[in-house]
Amino acid sequence: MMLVNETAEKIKRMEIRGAGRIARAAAESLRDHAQALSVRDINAFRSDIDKAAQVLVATRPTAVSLPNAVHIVLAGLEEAKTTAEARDGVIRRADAFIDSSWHAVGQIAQIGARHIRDGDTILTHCNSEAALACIIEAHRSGKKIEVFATEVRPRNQGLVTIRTLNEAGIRTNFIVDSAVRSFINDVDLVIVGADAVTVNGAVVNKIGTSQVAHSAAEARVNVIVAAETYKFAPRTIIGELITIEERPPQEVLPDEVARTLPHVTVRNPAFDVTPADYIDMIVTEAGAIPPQMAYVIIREYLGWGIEEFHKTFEITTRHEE
Ligand code: RI2
Repeated sequence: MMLVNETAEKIKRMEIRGAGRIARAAAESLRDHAQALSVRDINAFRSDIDKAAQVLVATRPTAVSLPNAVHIVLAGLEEAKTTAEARDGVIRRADAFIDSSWHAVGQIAQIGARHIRDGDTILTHCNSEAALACIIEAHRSGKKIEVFATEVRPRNQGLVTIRTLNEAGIRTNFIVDSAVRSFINDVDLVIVGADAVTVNGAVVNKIGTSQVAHSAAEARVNVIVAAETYKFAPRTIIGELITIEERPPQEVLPDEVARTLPHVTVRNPAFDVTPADYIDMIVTEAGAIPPQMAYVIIREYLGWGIEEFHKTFEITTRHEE
């Protein structure tokens, strides 16, 4: 059983991390919470579930997979007539989301692997389940590939990546983040994951991704982003920006060192934005698309069209009047 507060703490501390994993963990803990909740009144049930959802969404602001997963799990809660119906709905939708999330990663692996050629050297940054699934599937299908994996300061997610690649038996070079440009000419393809994709096809991913993409563009190396459809950010349709999480300075510099440097401020943004111009393709479970087609994914697969927002605005305006 996954408790909401415990799950939220683990997501904050990054014990549970990775945009896909945090989305599934949120869905799972909402499901378990709904199952255990013993209130009889439908309104009390709704407000308790809403509170739990808010606690989860507040943990990390950037990965849009988290609010998207919560939105999917809670869809229909308002229409439910009884507590039993509301509870069953949450459980059913959470299970369906978790299943479809795993299925999506599998589909992305199949589609992404087709874009990896025999003999390719691939560079990846951070630790993305979706990106690694493409690489591992290409290897499994018999293509001879080699990987460059970055260290990923300050949280060293690169260590998780090289363990996974090593386990799969893939030849891997482990490099510090600042060595990307030195090796980019040895690389045929960059594959990374995403925490969020905006309506104009910009990709928000681990800090350093935009530098990697910039080096790749300069060296004419293609960049593929592996992202499930629930990583696309509906609210960017109305111009909302993705909040970039800034994490504690202690992740970069221990307090005892920082204390000796009173004029120094540590800045620790966890993510950066790579513009669509630096991305050749986004591989989703619905197919491989150019980044400029992001709106289609938001509309067709997440069910948010521009009209939805207009409707919301109309309702708000009417209330205000
Ligand atoms: P998957 C991670 O964020 C990385 O930025 C990674 O590229 C992205 O989520 C997507 O990962 P963090 O939680 O969903 O390490 O593909 O900050 O696993």
